[in-house]
Amino acid sequence: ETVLSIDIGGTKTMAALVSGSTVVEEIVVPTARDAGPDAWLSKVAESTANWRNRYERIGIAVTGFIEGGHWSALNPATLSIPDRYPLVDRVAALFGKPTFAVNDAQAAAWGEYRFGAESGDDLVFLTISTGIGGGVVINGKPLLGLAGHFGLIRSPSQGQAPFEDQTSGRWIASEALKAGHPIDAVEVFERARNGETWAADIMSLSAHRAATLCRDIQLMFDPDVIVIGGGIGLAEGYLDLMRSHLSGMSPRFTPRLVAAKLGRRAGIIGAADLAGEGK
Ligand code: BMX
Repeated sequence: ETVLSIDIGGTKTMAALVSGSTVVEEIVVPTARDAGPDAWLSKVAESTANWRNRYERIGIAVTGFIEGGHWSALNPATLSIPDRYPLVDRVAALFGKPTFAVNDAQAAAWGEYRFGAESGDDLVFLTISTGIGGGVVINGKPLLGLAGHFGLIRSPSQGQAPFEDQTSGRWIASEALKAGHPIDAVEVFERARNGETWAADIMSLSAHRAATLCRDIQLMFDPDVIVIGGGIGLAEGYLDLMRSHLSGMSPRFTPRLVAAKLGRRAGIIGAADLAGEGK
């Protein structure tokens, strides 16, 4: 069975025809951040128009919170979405096929559990991206709803700001801007690799915070692995930095970190599988 799978993130949108864990066709377009969900969906419909007869159902993974087929932002700074947007109804009406919707990181956790990471029955996925998202699989079951929204955690020492606002790609870019460099997070990493200390310091602080979060996740779920994904998490050098921040820690608390085997496709592959028959 072939599924049309869509992944709408804070920075980019992917759409793919997926069969099992195989991506048959794929397109990637920027998410027009200010345009809103009707425009994001029309853009996908337009770009995938000639795939129309090739899929039976639709899986859609999105940044944000899914409840009863409705879509809302938890942190509008990651992506601004009207409260309780009727996502499943709109997608089903636009594409004319049965639709299943899920949070992006929850979908990615499922994709890695089914086809990527070698784990037992417990796995946590952590995406470090525009925001910071997470997905939890326990006893072979994906936890849905709010579960895994680690980017929204607040640390008592850091006031009311969500954790992701001090760690994510958006934070990295805003710190760079404060240092006089109006560039995006990926470019901050390039500068760090070229030996610019200000950039290396920002990257290191982000990786340190993400590593500390992983230690806390280990205490909550004791997963076999924590799979790291997202444009920042998968950027060259970031995972090694996270590991180096964990190196002094008691082995009892130290999580096993692995890079997402499915890379940036974990979400579309997971959403397609969840949308499949009998799920
Ligand atoms: C935010 C939240 C999560 C999402 C995560 C990563 C919103 C809009 N999103 O914590 O639902 O999983 O960002 O999102 O509240 P990404 O766009 O960076 O992949």
